[in-house]
Amino acid sequence: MRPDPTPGRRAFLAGTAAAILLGCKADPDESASETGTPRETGAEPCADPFEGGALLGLVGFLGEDDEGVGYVDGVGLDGRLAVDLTTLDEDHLVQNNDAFYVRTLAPSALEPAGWTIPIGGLVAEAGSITADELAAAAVPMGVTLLECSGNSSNRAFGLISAAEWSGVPVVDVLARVTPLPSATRVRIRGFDEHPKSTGSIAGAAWVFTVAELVAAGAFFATEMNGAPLPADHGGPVRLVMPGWFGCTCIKWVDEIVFVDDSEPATSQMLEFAERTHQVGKPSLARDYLPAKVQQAAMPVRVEQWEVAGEIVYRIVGVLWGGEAPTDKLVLSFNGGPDVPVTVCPAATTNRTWTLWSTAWRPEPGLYTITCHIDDDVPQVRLDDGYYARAVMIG
Ligand SMILES: Nc1nc2c(c(=O)[nH]1)N[C@H]1C(S)=C(S)[C@@H](COP(=O)(O)O)O[C@H]1N2
Ligand SMILES: [Mo]
Repeated sequence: MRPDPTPGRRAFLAGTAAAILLGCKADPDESASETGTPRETGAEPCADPFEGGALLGLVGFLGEDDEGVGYVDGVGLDGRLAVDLTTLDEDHLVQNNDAFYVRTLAPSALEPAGWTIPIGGLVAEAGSITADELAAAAVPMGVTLLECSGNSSNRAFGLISAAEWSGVPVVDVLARVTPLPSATRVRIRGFDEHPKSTGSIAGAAWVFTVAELVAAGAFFATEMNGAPLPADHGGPVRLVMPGWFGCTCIKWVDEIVFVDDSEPATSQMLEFAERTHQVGKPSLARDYLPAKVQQAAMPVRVEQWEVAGEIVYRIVGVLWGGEAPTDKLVLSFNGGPDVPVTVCPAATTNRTWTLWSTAWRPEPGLYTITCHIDDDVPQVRLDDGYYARAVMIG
């Protein structure tokens, strides 16, 4: 899935930004964070090969669309907002509530007043919990990243964001009822009545084992970045599955049902089977692999600098997904040899993304940049070149 190397509107805009920035000498005092002045890692500060240099501008990525990048495109089920990843830096790794990516805007028929979630199915006695009860019991859950499994070059890979959430562990909510011995799984559904859609299928529900919910640290979120969860992000109540793709993070949760091993896959599971790397389109929920985000990495920005009279490029990117922090990032240019990148400060968590950058001195030409983790970790998307990005130098 290499991007088609035709300049898109995004590349044109980046060119404009480059023209505006051209010749603006970075002030060594004022631009400390922008120029990546050594950051404390505890013992050793990170080396900064751009110290004293001047940022000339950005080189745009080729063959990508900027549809919905930084603005809401479409309505309801077709409402999308993709994050402008070129703005990521050490101080901007958490998105504000109105800048966090959107995959589906709140349905117009949503009625949050008196929101009550029934808990039933294969249980001794049905129960329920209200959004107010959840909000009152919410505790901080830390910064957690979500990525849409359909995140792609169509929206400049911007269907990915991190926020600081508060909520209630799903297991605490499930404990309100006594499941029958036959209950092996839980189906969590969200309100999803939209008037019309041009492409997406309405109806949002995913089936999990209790063990998956426990292992992921699943929670029902009621707050995002210290504010009540906005309707467009699933308010009053959404599921967050840390480490799993966004399509499992059901918004406007309106039903929790204990089910058994014969439970069919939901329409949402079928719709997202390919994007979550399932084997075919299993018709039973039990045949789905956990829809986890495997280790991934991509460049988010290529900067052009002048350092001591020399033109040098700086590739800035992110690492995310996976199960354990890695320091084995390598880049490849046009499929050439691996070029190791020192991630500094080192990645300390897989719950959210980690920024990295590296100096690059290319000859003029067209380059496709791919990332890989030089370690034995699953990385199906990196193996497929899914997050490859192309730039024209010179
Ligand atoms: N009820 C409901 N929940 C949903 C969806 C939806 O369409 N309806 N979309 C899912 C998908 S595909 C993603 S990627 C995430 C996006 O969450 P966000 O819009 O808050 O970023 O919500 C998930 N939860
Ligand atoms: Mo998604």
